[in-house]
Amino acid sequence: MLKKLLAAVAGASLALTTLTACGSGSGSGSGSGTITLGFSQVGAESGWRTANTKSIQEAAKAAGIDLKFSDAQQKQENQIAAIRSFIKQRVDVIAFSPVVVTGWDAVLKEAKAAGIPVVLTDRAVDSDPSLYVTFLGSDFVEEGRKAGQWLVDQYKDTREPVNIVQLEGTVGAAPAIDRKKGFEEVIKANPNMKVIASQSGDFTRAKGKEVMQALLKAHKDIDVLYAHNDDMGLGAIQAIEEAGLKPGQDIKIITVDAVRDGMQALADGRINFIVECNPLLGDQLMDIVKKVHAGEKVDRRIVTVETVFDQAKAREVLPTRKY
Ligand code: GYE
Repeated sequence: MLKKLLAAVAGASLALTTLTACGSGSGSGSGSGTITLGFSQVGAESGWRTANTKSIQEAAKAAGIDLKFSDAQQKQENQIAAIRSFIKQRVDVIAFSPVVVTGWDAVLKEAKAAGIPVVLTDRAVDSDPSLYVTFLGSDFVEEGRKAGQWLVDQYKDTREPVNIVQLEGTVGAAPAIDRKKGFEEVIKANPNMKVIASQSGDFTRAKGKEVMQALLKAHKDIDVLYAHNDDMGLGAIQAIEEAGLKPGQDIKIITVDAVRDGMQALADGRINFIVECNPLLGDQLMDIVKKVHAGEKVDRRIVTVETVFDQAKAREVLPTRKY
């Protein structure tokens, strides 16, 4: 009864907003009481990103939020242009996944001056935290630590040298910086473990393959590959197989993400360990957007909950994996 009454009141006030919003100049470009969200995505570089984009688009639809989606193709200048265009359109909230950590101060100040709240999702920036409302995403240092810890446990009974090559993510991106940091922090206690080469594969399969081909030519004694995401690991697997070696056996492989193709390779024995990074941030993001729009307080940092997978666990969960 009460619910019905409240719904009727809400309906009436919505209709009123529709009538009065035109020309009010504040907030929503659609002018109907619907929240307008401008979202600048990094690109479409990986399986993780595809799942993340889908999650955001579906969640916006389900939440009745008008999403203006822009793909930056891994270029910071495209993201800055998209954010400026969102400011010009006077969207209600801006959210973005910053491709790199640095260089955001100016555009964030412009959003603040326009009175448009900004929510960071997935990746972090080094700007003053007062320039954005919150940051929703993983703890990438912790992910790197989990990768390093698995390796330390695997080789705990050996004193022999363990030669590691690392495929880093996009240069200057938070997950690349932090996954390297966490990993190296954990393995440095073992003097026999050495990162003999570390190069960026830009989070893509093609680059992962290309860089691994070069690394295999330069180093005949690689024991372990640590790739900052599944896609680079999958590209590297092709290079390893083409070089006549067995991925997962001749070279042990650790990756991050746990998207379907990565999990399949893990279940098949071609990857040894995957640290999960959850791309399904859409629903949480829409909740935050609604709260921020309503002037409610939100936590300044929201960390996603994640796990790790070995080969047996991958076989177990693969049939019900969503992405
Ligand atoms: O791990 C990688 C993607 O920022 C967490 O970006 C994200 C990373 C993810 O390209 O696959």
